Amino acid sequence: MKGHRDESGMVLDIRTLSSPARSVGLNRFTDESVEAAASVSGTDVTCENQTNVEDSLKKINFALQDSMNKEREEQKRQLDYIASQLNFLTKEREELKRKLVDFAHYAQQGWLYFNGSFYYISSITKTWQDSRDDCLQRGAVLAIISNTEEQEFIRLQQKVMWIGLTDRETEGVWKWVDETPLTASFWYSGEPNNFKHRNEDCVVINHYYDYENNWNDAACENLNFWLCEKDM
Ligand code: MAN
Ligand code: CA
Repeated sequence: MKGHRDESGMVLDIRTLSSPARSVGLNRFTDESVEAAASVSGTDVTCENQTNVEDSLKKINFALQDSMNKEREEQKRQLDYIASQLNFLTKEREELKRKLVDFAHYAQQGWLYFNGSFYYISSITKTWQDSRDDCLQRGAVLAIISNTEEQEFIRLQQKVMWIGLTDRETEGVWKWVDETPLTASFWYSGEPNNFKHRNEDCVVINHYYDYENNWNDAACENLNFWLCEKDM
């Protein structure tokens, strides 16, 4: 007898197993079963021997199946992992492509890039509200100044411009157009003063370019240049 037919009908011949498969199967069992399996090729095997051999082959076959199943599971895990990585990288590539297109678009239209945002400086003047609307139409907002670096960058543009800060809702409570409250502020000395009670509810970067602090509250109906900001 050269092989053993198991329940699945598969014929297993120990001599034809590849060496890793053989070691996987054999290593799990005792020397006894190895010897029994090794004697399979003999033609003069007794009945008792034959039963032993068949038992051993069953065990080996079972161990092989088990080992192959585990290997298959591991390969599936690895494949799933690779698939998820591929998915992640594909999304990231799309995201980067989109960013590149946006960057090219804004840069071409003369927007200035600083620290994660694009800025648009108008070449005509409007009221604060019209300026705000213009920014919205450009897919941006009137500039929101969040820190000293940004204030410095904007100040260096040397232009009197509306920014997205107002106390129109509640006098004296300054709010950015995105509803965030004012944290870092850069008022010029003496401002905000709601000068002569002229309803100065909107904020301009004023012409005191030499001063780090150069904001002024002014009447929202005044005509000024304006600054839009688009977060990238
Ligand atoms: C002008 C306006 C006011 C400002 C004063 C400062 O009147 O710009 O908003 O406060 O100057 O003297
Ligand atoms: Ca003022």
